[in-house]
Amino acid sequence: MVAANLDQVVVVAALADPPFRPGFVDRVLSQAEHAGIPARLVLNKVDLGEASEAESILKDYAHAGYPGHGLNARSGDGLESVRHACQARRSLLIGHSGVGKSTMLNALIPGADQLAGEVNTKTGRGKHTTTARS
Ligand SMILES: Nc1nc2c(ncn2[C@@H]2O[C@H](COP(=O)(O)OP(=O)(O)OP(=O)(O)O)[C@@H](O)[C@H]2O)c(=O)[nH]1
Ligand SMILES: [Mg+2]
Repeated sequence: MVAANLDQVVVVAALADPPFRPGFVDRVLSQAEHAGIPARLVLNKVDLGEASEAESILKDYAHAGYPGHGLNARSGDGLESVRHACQARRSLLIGHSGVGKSTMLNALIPGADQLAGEVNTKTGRGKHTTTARS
């Protein structure tokens, strides 16, 4: 992970579709820690699970020192908190395909014009819709 000019790492995960995988999130957080970059968790697609589930996950990470945000990137619910956390901070967004990174980015920055695609219905995974970076 390249620390140069980076203010924070924003790990984006989904509560469901694709299912939440702590292993991936934890690996990214430990890499950010190792690189000396602050990190936070965005738990997207909170509409696809129980509120208590999302709260329990976010609470665990908060206890470990990582601020978290529950988000529904489609409806915009929770977006203001993410916007505030990313305001004037150069942020690296990282997360599995299909978790909603492009949807979130489009909601934060209208016209960012990232490609947002469907989650593959056969595998339940994303399709690696976005292959560009900026
Ligand atoms: N139900 C629900 N669906 C969402 C939410 N956010 C995004 N989606 C949907 O999830 C699918 C994948 O979203 P993308 O934004 O393309 O995901 P991505 O992380 O950019 O995926 P890649 O570009 O493949 O890495 C799309 O069909 C979105 O509409 C959400 O909060 N709730
Ligand atoms: Mg994308």
